Amino acid sequence: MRIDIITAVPELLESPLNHSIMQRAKDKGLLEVHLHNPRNFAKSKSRQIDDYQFGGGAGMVMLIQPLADCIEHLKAERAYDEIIYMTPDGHRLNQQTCNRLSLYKNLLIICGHYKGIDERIREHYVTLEISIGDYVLSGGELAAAVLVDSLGRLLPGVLNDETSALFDSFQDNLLAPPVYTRPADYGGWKVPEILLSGHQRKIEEWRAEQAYQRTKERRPDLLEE
Ligand code: 6GU
Repeated sequence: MRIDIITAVPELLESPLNHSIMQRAKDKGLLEVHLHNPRNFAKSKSRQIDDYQFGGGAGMVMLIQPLADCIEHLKAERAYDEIIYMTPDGHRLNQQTCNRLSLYKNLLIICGHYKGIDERIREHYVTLEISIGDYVLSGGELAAAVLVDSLGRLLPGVLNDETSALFDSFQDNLLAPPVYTRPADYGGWKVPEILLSGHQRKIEEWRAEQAYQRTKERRPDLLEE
């Protein structure tokens, strides 16, 4: 998978994309992420990329021209499966959407800053608008890092244990069951007996029941979907 990201603040994305699983995905050649700064497409001498909004009001809006030129430049190189704009008024990201997007070859992600981007970019280029939750971030970059991380770990071969993404919370609309490791007794705090029994079928039954109970308690909304 190749992901191009348009961002005026590439520093915000560099660290999260260059460590841990993201680094492994890139090292294995399974994921390529390229950052593009709209400032490099600005025409004015001051290389301005934002301006006051028509109609008045506080907050700057990202100019259409540097963004449009950057998008056109990228679109001339390859066809995108989706052009995604990160915005708090987008479709709320969930595992189902992550699964779908993880199957694509080329994604373009646009990060807005300030008050947002000129609406005409959204009308004419963007095919999908994504929010990562009902709260406001100061720009789309951290949300884009969340999206890219969630996609990267779904690419076949990225995780050590290929099956482990299948057992993540949300994959079957259930939260994950509790997990334990050594020691079996930590000063009197004991691991559930069943996990030490070696009885694999009973262990899986116990995990399924725990996942269900946990979901019922914490996220009953998932059981209704
Ligand atoms: Cl995608 N962007 C911004 N700026 N704030 C958000 C968000 C995105 N998702 C939730 N809050």
